[in-house]
Amino acid sequence: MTNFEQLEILLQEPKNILISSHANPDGDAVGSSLALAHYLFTLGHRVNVIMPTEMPDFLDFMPGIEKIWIYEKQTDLCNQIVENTDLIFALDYNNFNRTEIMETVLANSKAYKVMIDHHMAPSDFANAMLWRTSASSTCELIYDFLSLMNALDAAPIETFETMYVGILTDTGGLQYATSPALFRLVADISERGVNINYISDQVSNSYSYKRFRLMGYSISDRLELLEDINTGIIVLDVEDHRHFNIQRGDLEGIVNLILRIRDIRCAVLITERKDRVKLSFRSKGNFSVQEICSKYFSGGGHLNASGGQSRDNLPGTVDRLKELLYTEYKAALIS
Ligand SMILES: [Mn+2]
Repeated sequence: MTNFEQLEILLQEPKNILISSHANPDGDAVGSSLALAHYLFTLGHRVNVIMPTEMPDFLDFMPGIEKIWIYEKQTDLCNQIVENTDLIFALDYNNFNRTEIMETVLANSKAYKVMIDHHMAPSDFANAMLWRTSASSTCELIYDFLSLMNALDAAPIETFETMYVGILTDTGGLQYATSPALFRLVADISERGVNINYISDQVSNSYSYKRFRLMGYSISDRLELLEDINTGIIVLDVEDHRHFNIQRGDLEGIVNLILRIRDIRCAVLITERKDRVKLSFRSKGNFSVQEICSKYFSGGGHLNASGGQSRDNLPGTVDRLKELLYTEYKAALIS
């Protein structure tokens, strides 16, 4: 970690600390934020956690989630917190533009900034930085941070419980992005008393009936398989959003379903929003969807999981993507 000693000294006296994460927070964003908050609180710091937008409701079981502020709903109060903060932790993102409506207020803050993240291509706003793309999740990096702080024995159980949520959601339930170190971590937090089965159950078996039906519809009515290039695309338009009353979190996991088909290398979910079209990519092996997103869809993320957006309309975006895949990426997709 860069500038760890400096940060360690700062944390020796009680501070006003703000923990922030990206817009449309997922299990890793919320998990890493709560894991760190539970630990810093025990050191005597004043800790506030702010998410730019609302969190998916399957995370409601997490200890401490009721204390998280939502910037879009409590803007004035959140602005005051940012103004009075000594330290800002940026978790699970590496560019303030990922916080969307919080971008300006965070970028303008004079507070000491700490980035803990595992996404590719970080920007350089941080005073201290723990960044590793080989980490499964930011939650795994929180464990590394505790280890650097010599705090694994001092951290409360809630730190490890919330940490495990992000590990599960960012690895598809320990299916991908894993490593021997990650399995040692899981064994360790299990020994420390984390109820692994309970958390897995809360995270995996939490669909609303509506979301379950949306999954079925996406597969049966909205999936186009381009078998000659090992690609599957699901397209949802504004009418689908209206009909299923799609809310934050309802689309989580839909793109991953496509990878369940044998031989599929690239999976894409394209959704039409009010002002733009969003694309969510997953891939297998060394096929980089991060490259496609950063080059053509003003986004990025990880080698095998990335997101982006398009200002074209929905059919225009779908056509452009297909053309790209057939012209630029066919060889890589069938190799
Ligand atoms: Mn993550």
